[in-house]
Amino acid sequence: MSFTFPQSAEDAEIEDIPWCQEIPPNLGPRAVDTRLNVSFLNIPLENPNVQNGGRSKPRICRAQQKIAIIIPFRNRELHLKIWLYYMHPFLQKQQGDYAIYVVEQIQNTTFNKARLMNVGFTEAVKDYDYNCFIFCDVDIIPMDERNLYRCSNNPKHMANSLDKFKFRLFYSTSFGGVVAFTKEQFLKINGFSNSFWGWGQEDDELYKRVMSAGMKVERPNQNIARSRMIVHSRDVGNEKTGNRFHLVKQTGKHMHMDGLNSLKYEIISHTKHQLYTNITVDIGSEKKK
Ligand code: UDH
Ligand code: MN
Repeated sequence: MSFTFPQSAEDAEIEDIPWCQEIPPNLGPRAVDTRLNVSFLNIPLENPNVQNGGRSKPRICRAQQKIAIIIPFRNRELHLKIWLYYMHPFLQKQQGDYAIYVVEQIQNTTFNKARLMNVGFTEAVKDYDYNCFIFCDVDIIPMDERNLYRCSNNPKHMANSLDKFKFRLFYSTSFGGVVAFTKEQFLKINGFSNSFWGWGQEDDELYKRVMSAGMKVERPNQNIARSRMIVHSRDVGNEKTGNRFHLVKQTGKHMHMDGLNSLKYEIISHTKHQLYTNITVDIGSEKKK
């Protein structure tokens, strides 16, 4: 695959531009209307610097972080459109060097979001030397550009102030919706568990992995992290996972056997669209006992 980004540190040195500032300039709150009638066609016109595959990088400075945004996906076209409409301008304003990966489960059987996240990570690292991975639900849109979609010294939880929960942290250990890991942090916890078929608690399990690995969770200020979640009902095929609480309890024992190192999948297609890269994947189906 060919990218216009520098492929190594040496290449980057050749580019005669300064490093980007740690806090990009002119960031602030913005209005987000999740019922907006967005046209797919207008988004590229409004984001001329986004390249095929949904990649962009700042023109005036060199970004420290190379970010892969990973979205687990199935049958949420409307949400994806709204997400792209709001997020390309947001990520560019934050001077991100980033690309968007929409990882789509081909099976219409039970959804497995965590497995899709692991596939996104495993495939993205083959494309480019990303050093930051942000795992995003397709229906969460930040309302303040100061909520930096970046990695930090510890794994970071950016969806800690959702309108759905009256802009409060849902519970003290919540760790879902939008989370950022450096490559090292994600490898250290062996990624997500592959065992969560259906909805719920894969994020609690992830939190336990982070704790077991001796890391902490960072969160932005509650006011800056204000985000909207598109109102929706539960998807067919994503019913609550029956054994989810039991699985969370098993984390300590299982995390080094269940995750990136035990992931099995088959890529059906890897396609660069104008605003994102779609990876359609066969992740298998739940084995019923
Ligand atoms: N997702 C899909 N397709 C699906 C299921 C999930 O793309 O069929 C992805 C999508 O990125 C979504 C994420 O997985 O944002 C998380 O799933 P979710 O949005 O269903 O989870 P959430 O916790 O919702 O938001 C739970 C549904 C409960 C709705 C109850 C209404 N009262
Ligand atoms: Mn949701």
